[in-house]
Amino acid sequence: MKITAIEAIPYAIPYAKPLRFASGEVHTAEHVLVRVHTDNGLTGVADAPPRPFTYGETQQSVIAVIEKIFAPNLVGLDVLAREAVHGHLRRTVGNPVAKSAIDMALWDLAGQALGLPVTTLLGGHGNSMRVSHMLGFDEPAKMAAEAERMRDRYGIRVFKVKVGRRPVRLDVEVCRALREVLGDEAELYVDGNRGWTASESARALRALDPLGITLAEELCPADDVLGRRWLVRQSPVPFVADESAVTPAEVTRSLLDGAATAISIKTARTGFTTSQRVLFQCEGMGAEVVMGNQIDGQLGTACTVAFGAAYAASSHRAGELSNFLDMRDDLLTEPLTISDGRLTVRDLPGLGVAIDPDKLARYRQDT
Ligand code: MUC
Ligand code: MG
Repeated sequence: MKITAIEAIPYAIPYAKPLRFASGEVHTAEHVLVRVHTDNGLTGVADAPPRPFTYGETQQSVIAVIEKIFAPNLVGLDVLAREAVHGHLRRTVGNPVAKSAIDMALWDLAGQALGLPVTTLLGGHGNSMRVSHMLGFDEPAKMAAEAERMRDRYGIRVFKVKVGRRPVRLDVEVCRALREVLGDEAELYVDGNRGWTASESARALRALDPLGITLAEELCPADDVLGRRWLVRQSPVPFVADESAVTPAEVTRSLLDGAATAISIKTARTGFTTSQRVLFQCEGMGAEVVMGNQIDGQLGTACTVAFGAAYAASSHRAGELSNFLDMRDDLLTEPLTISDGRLTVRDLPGLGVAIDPDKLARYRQDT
């Protein structure tokens, strides 16, 4: 089964409720749908959600690198020749979401050809994950009301709270309001997207500790090397590296340098193949992982749960799988559903998803 063409289709779907956080905000899902075609008629799909404010990729850069650099090198290769494919992708530094979408579309093809779900091919541990919902910046009462709505409607009991604003006490008040409304049974953790200094972060951790938070993510920049190490040493909970540790090498450096004690894995930026490497490396080094959300739509979320559910180590904690609920629409024929706080992988070959041609026609931006 050989690769015959790779399509990169820009599309835009507005959010009903924008997500705001310390390093940016997202009002519209301006993503790229990647389709890999083969000589036996099968097509693999995956989503590339560029995050310009974090990794510097844009819709246009994703399309350009796929059309001008990756596709010319990959067309003609066997779909299962993953080492050869990654040999080509690795030559280019950066461009994580463009590379990842190609990788995941190839796994979708492998699953379709073999008649097996990608989850089964990857690790086969389970078929569902508990869901964690990300709460973007707002006033404390509004964030608490959103959490209550997510709990009552979808059974979600794990929340990642975006923090990193000034004054520090504003985000502490949010967590206090959430704890009051949700009670002790809810799990709360925080993500600063590098918004605070190390000393502000230390102050926040002391104030948040009595509220029983379970993880702290990227509270200050990892490039503040000594400050970050000082902060991680005193953190009462695992300290998660997200955007500061994407590649396997960055993950190794981050854990060995004491810049983090846990790692966020996002399939949007490490696909399935590199996410496997990161996961196994974390297991070997004794670091916990969290399945993160790059503000994914339903296709990206289907990929996250396919990977997260496949291994014991990645499905231990809840995965960040619900922010597609804030989008006004999506591209899939069958929407993902969260119930009882869980998302289940479809028991179908590959990723088990299909793109609705009418929706794609409505939202694509290249026609
Ligand atoms: C997160 O975990 O940081 C915000 C920016 C991004 O790329 O992902 C989100 C969530
Ligand atoms: Mg994060």
